[in-house]
Amino acid sequence: MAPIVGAFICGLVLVLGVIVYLTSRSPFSAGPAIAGVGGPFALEDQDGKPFGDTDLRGRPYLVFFGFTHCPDICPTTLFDISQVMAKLGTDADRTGAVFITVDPERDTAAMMKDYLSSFDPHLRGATGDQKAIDAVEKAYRVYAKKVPTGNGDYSMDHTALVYLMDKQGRFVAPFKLDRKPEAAAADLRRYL
Ligand SMILES: [Cu+2]
Repeated sequence: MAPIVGAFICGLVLVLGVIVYLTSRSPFSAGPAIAGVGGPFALEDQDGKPFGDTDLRGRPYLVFFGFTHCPDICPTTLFDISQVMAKLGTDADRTGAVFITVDPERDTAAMMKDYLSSFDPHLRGATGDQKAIDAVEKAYRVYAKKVPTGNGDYSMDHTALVYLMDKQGRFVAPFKLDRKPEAAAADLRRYL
């Protein structure tokens, strides 16, 4: 239990740290700081098809970084996003949600596909080679680090922020999931 609680607290600290970082860079104008988050990416989806930011143009979308072996934060977040998608009803087809792996070594397209079958079908997985993942992590200012857990096994420490991107693919704000799914869905609907 203790390591899981530790990992959770660590994740929480990372979330708060990133929010502080994202909101503190430019105290008098949120514009430039926000404009610096996100950017083009060229990865592949859970079917192994090319998948990039341009595939999401024209619809607001959520971006979340994580890994399929994550014990708590990733499944919880993906479950929350799934609930938001469900509350959106048919409007969900006009939005997007992307789960980008920070662990491409283990998270192959097939692995992502299997993992995402437990969540809302609007969630698309994105993986790629380490270089492509490094680039997208840098664009989103995501922190991700391998943590050995013994026996040659490892976990990943990572930023657990959900990014709300608008129709033009510009970062709007961190998307809050600690509220009723109806409220989160209504918030996302405002960007349709
Ligand atoms: Cu995680």
